[in-house]
Amino acid sequence: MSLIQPFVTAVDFRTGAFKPQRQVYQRRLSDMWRMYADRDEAARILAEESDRLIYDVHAAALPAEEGQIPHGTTRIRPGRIGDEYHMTKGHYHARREQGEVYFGLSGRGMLLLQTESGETSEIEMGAGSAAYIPPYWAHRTVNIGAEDFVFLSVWPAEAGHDYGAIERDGFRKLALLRDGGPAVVENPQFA
Ligand code: M6P
Ligand code: ZN
Repeated sequence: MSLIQPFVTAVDFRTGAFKPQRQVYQRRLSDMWRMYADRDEAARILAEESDRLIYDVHAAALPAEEGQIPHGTTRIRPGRIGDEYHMTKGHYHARREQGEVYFGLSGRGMLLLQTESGETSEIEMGAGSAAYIPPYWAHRTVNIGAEDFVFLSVWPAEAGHDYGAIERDGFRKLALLRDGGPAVVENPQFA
């Protein structure tokens, strides 16, 4: 186990930026266009418009050792691919028995969750929401508002990220614009 010195990070609630800056990465449409329900529309945007920035992550990356507690912010830009709101890729934890906490910093979001045995759950989030992701639940966040949706996440280092099942099968539920507002509906393409 590494002995790490205690540290503090200043977090900008509007942008998720960390000061001092730590690990940063971006996810663009080209990184995940196949995950959107309307793949033709995603491909059209890529070809005719731009490789949109969907979200970025600022994280205090820590050694992947049991006991370490990585934490980071995710800022999802507002927008849709067809009717489907911008979202994260979503993942199970490689070690399924590990949970996570999300804390809303700004904007409006939806947390979509599902288990491998077929349960689903949706949680609306805003500034000040502390959402608990229990062990065994895959999680994807969606920006259902007109501004950036920014949240802080805290997870056990040993949890790991498993994207395989989501990349292959998708999520059981989609967050779509319906009648002028967000609605969570069954995904007809769920494998
Ligand atoms: C949150 C945490 C991170 C995750 C990030 C982006 O900040 O859950 O562990 O990496 O969201 O989500 P994803 O990895 O599904 O793209
Ligand atoms: Zn996670």
